[in-house]
Formats: sequence, structure tokens, C-alpha cells
Amino acid sequence: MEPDCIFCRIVAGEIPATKVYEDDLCLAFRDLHPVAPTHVLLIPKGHVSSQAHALETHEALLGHLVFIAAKVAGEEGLTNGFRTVINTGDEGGQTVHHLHLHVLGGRQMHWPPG
Ligand code: D5M
Repeated sequence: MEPDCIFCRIVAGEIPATKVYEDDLCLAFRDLHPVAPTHVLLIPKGHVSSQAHALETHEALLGHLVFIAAKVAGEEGLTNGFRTVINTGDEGGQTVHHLHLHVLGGRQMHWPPG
């Protein structure tokens, strides 16, 4: 755990969050500032700063996160599709430096993203 990381603090129960899924490796909760009718963040419980900081030892964890993102989307009733986004670094639009997958759905998505 990184004491200054807000997502680590959510994992530790120090900051409240509306949790929608949890297992030994990851936690999913609703985004504080949703940009779609469904907007869930899925994070590893252990601190990884970003996708670019992931190590080879995280490979299975990354696969697990992608798998669970689809499971969460299904549980959210996103039968018409959904979008999974990972923002990485400043130009990638990352603002919270704990790896997270955005699971977005409930409206038509567009391409290219902004
Ligand atoms: O996305 C970071 C996301 O994290 C952004 O959509 C807001 C969300 N956020 C920030 N703080 C919280 C808390 N405390 N609860 C829930 N959601 C939160 P990024 O990809 O880094 O731009």
C-alpha cells in the first residue's frame, strides 16, 4: 500500500467507495465523476502506478483485470456492449497514479476518443 494513493486508501477502507465487485486481487467501484450511465473503476488491490509500470510478474494480474472487467460489465447489465479504457501517463490522461480500468457503458460510445 502507498499511503498517499487514494485508490490504495479505498482498498484499505480509509476512503469510502461504492463497491460493485471484489476478490483477492482486485476491487471495482463506481467512479466519483461518471462520464457514462455505467462508469466503474477496476483496480488491482496491490499498488501498480500505471500500465507502463506493470512488471512481468503482473502479467496474470493484468489478464485477470481484463477478464473481470467483462464480468463486471455483464453484472451491470451492459448487454449491448461496453468500453474498457486504461489511461496511462500525462498524455494518456491519467490523473490517479494507481492502475485502473474504466468500464463504461449504457450509452453509444464514439471513436476516436478525445
Ligand atoms: O481516472 C481517474 C478517475 O478516478 C476519474 O474518473 C475520477 C475517479 N476518482 C477519483 N477519485 C475517486 C474516488 N475517491 N472514488 C471514485 N472515483 C474516483 P484517470 O484515468 O486517472 O483520469
